[in-house]
Amino acid sequence: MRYRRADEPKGSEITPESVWTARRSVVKSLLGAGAIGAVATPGWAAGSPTGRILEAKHNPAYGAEDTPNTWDDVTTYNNFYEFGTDKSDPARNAGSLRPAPWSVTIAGEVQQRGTFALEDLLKPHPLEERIYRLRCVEAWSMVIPWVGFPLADLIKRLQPTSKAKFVAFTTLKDPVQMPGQRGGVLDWPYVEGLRMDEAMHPLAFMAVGLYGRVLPNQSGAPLRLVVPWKYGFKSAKSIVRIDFLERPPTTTWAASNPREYGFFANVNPAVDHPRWSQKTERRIGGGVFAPRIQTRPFNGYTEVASLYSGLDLSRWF
Ligand SMILES: Nc1nc2c(c(=O)[nH]1)N[C@H]1C(S)=C(S)[C@@H](COP(=O)(O)O)O[C@H]1N2
Ligand SMILES: [Mo]
Repeated sequence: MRYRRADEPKGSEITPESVWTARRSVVKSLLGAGAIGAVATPGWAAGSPTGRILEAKHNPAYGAEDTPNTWDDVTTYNNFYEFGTDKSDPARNAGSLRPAPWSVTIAGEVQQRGTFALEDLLKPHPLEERIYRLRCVEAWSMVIPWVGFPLADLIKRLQPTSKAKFVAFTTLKDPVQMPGQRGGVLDWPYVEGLRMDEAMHPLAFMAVGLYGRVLPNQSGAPLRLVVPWKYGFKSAKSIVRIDFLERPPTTTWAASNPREYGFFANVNPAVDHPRWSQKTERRIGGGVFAPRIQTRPFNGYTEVASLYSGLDLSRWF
């Protein structure tokens, strides 16, 4: 297949609405099917999800056993330094981001190079919902019903060359839309990366929504990465560029503090962060008296372990 570049005229058959318009919400279909009956108690999505409804089917193979966090938890406790460094800053400040129209540049060791309108990149990919745990270095965690598609599906369609060994994801750089970029907390733009085999793993996910709605700005609208076995900082938000590379990219957190943040960033209770233990985590929303939960290797997604056989994970953290 071939993607239409962003600078080519739109065909009349291309209607973004056909991608986005929903016949029913994911949450409703879930409740109807009883797929998450155990957690479908009134109020688990409290705070009324807002935003355009997405048509997507729940994928029961990826339904975390834990109760999802509420919409309010997921959308008001964020890390998105482009909008401020407090967890509550992105919800307050991300209104200046304009997630549409949006285009994504594909570059490097790949056949389908160019700048593509987002709706054209998304169009061939059916949307599904997956409930994933997210575990951050700062030892908090959440359970989030994402809507999107496997990163591997996109990569296959883009046709990387045999030289492509890494994939890098770059966030928008625009200090007008992203006021946090007027300061020097990090080197902008934000860049994250995966080894090609990690990127091709069926768990690696491109999210365009949560709770059956388009991503709110603070969650990384309109396109963000979700890598559930790695610490939260691997999930680049508001992606404008994907590079296929022979060499590992310099990623933002590893560049800013290599002692504290490595390239791999696999969730690992056995490797302490230099300033705190990584053995336990606190589930957001449980209140101050919530018991600390044991952090699991690879955040519980042990099916990825074979990607790292022979690698010393305390050295390659
Ligand atoms: N562009 C960008 N992406 C980012 C960040 C950021 O500051 N800027 N923070 C990362 C970190 S540290 C985490 S924990 C997750 C948080 O995602 P969430 O707000 O959806 O929970 O986003 C990651 N992606
Ligand atoms: Mo994080």
